[in-house]
Amino acid sequence: MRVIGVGIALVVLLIKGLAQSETVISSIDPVPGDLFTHNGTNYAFRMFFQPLGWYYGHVQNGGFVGINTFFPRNGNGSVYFDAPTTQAKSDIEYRHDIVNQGQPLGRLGDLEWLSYEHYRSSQSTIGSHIHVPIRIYVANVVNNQITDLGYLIYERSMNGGGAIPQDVWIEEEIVASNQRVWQNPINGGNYFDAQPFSVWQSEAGYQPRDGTRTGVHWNRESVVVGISAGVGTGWQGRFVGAIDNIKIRFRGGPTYHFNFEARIQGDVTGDGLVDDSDLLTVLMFFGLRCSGCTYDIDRNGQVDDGDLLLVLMNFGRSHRD
Ligand SMILES: [Ca+2]
Ligand SMILES: [Ca+2]
Ligand SMILES: [Ca+2]
Repeated sequence: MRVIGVGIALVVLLIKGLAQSETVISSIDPVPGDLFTHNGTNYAFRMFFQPLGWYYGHVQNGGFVGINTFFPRNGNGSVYFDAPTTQAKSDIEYRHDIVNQGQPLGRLGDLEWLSYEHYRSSQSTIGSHIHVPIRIYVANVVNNQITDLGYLIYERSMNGGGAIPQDVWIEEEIVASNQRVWQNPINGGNYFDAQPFSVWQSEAGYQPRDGTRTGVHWNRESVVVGISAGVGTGWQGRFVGAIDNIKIRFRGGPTYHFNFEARIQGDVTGDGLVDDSDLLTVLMFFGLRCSGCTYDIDRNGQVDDGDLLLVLMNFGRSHRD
């Protein structure tokens, strides 16, 4: 009987997974969520326990990043950024290829939609044209290996500019509306000669130049392997703001819609709900010793009665409550 029950629960989970139109990316810690920072000049990273592939990254010189409730959007949360000084930096990123055996999200030439919502707080003292940029990780595939990795970066300042309205959410789409984006190859410096998105996606593609330096050549056969949003460095003053609802779609493929939410207590699966799947997960891992895993809700180092109790106490709760 117990085996049948688990079987039904798994079928229910599969159906729910297929029907879901958005993917909730939950903070690592429960409400009010995360506020990751690092004071050193080196980059600090913090990986998500789940979903795999997401992390806070390149955090340096007192930059902050975290999924939390400070600027709620589409539920209880969003990704908060604070770059208090010119030297501060912080990102949130997703690397699809790292957790899917080198597989890209899709081909650059097939990308047909990339949008996100951004928010600039009036706590910011930085130039009025600055907002949180969105970036995608692009690469070439040579002999089945990912190579020539770098970012394509969208900023309003390369697309007419103007002051960013403050304390309001703004949705922007980059690919279908053919916005200009610029290239930053990993460890290769910046190339600010931004080109319309369709140029990067064309058969000829584009290789940026800056004097005698040349960037990476990308074209329609290049691949998209990840997503990034972040703040700093080199911005004069403080920036405070947030992003939420990143949507990306490739021709003929599904739309990935990432909604960033503060994890509710008892939600071990991180989907924004406390339900059967959380109960099942705690039971499946009952007795497991782990450090910092989301199944150990009370963080006492073991999946045990305390965690089961927290699921039961919060059963039925949602990030939209
Ligand atoms: Ca949200
Ligand atoms: Ca859950
Ligand atoms: Ca525990």
